[in-house]
Amino acid sequence: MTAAPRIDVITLFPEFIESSLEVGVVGRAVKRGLLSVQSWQLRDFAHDNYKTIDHRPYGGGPGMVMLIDPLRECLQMVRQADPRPAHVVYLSPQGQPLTQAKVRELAHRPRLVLLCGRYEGIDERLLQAEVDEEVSIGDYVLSGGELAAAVLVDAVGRLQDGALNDPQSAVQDSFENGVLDCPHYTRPERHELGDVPALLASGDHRKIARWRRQQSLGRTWLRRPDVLARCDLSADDRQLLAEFIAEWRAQDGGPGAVR
Ligand code: 4GX
Repeated sequence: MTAAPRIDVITLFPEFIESSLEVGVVGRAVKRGLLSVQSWQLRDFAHDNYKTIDHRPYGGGPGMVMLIDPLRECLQMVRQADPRPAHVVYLSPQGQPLTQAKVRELAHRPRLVLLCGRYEGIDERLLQAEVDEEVSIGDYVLSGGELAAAVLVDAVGRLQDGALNDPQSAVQDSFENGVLDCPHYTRPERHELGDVPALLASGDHRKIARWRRQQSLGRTWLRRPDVLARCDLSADDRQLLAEFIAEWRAQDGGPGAVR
């Protein structure tokens, strides 16, 4: 038996990471031992009685910068806690965007270490010496890296073997196919707010699969043209999408339609 993948999180708010693991699919994966998550209080590695972990930036300006040495000593302890080589990730808006492809790549790593910055960030020299990759969860600014780390732990954690009740659900997710997910319906079939598309209740699984694929392609075309542009569509897919677009133009998108 090989050891479960391990994620260490270095943070000023370990409770934040721990509380996010008390619930849901990933919390259950941790409880089942499919994944191990350990958080570390950076302040425990401060050198003075005031527990200082930051200081004013050289060159002046607002805010504080996190010191090299507490982080470095913490990382040394973290590395020593497990013999497997660690892939160190710093969460920041300057990083490469976190996509499902990146999540899959990180999910294969036996050991991840996540650095959570507060204030204006971390001394660049520590980043250059110790960080393997900088990752951003999106083009907006958080007050610290903890929420971004929790996002990464969640996205990576749910992909671990046995984390999802039905492994098929990971395959059907948005982005796993390179396109957005299709709409979903459940009981009742008829409702004041509308009826379930008849085809879905027909039992014709080939037709249902084609309809879902068409909806996925159509929604990606409508909502995320940037995602669609990066898709390598089969001839079949292009046919389904052309049909969707023709129907959409006929129904909602007539010339001068206001939406
Ligand atoms: N995706 N933040 C990092 C500290 C910081 C400040 C300045 C570098 C420079 C974020 C994101 C994010 C807020 C985490 C600022 N680091 N992290 N923190 N977006 O906004 O990952």
